[in-house]
Amino acid sequence: MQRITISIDDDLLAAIDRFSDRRGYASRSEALRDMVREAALREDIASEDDTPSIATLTYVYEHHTRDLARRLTEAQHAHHDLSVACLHVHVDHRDCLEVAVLRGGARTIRRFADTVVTQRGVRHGQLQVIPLGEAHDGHDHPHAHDHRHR
Ligand code: NI
Repeated sequence: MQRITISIDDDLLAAIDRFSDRRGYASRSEALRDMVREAALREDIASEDDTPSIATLTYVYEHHTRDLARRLTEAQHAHHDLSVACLHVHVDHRDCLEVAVLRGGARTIRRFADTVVTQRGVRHGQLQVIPLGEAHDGHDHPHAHDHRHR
């Protein structure tokens, strides 16, 4: 076992402690190890294949953070093949919320999402990948389905 040092803000640490108390972990380290283990497992499952998928990537960012808005826009332009639509909401003086709809291979989408949510100043990054399955692959989608909601 190795010992590491991480920097974490007070709010997040308080959240970890609440989580730890609620589940009854013996220590903060034990709680964190389980959280990380869970995330790592989810990551492995999600990155296994490049199944055609559609996805939403939601995140909040501080638009005053140096160059961040420009870098995020540039990242989306660099992956315009993945980008279907992007909704931008000015939440308050500091924060913007964006919801990007992405379409492409699951692994490709995940890699792109990682480059966005790991930027300094980006918070609450959440990716929801919906696999479409082989039948929906390609560009010859006939659009013959009706739009009844059942
Ligand atoms: Ni904004």
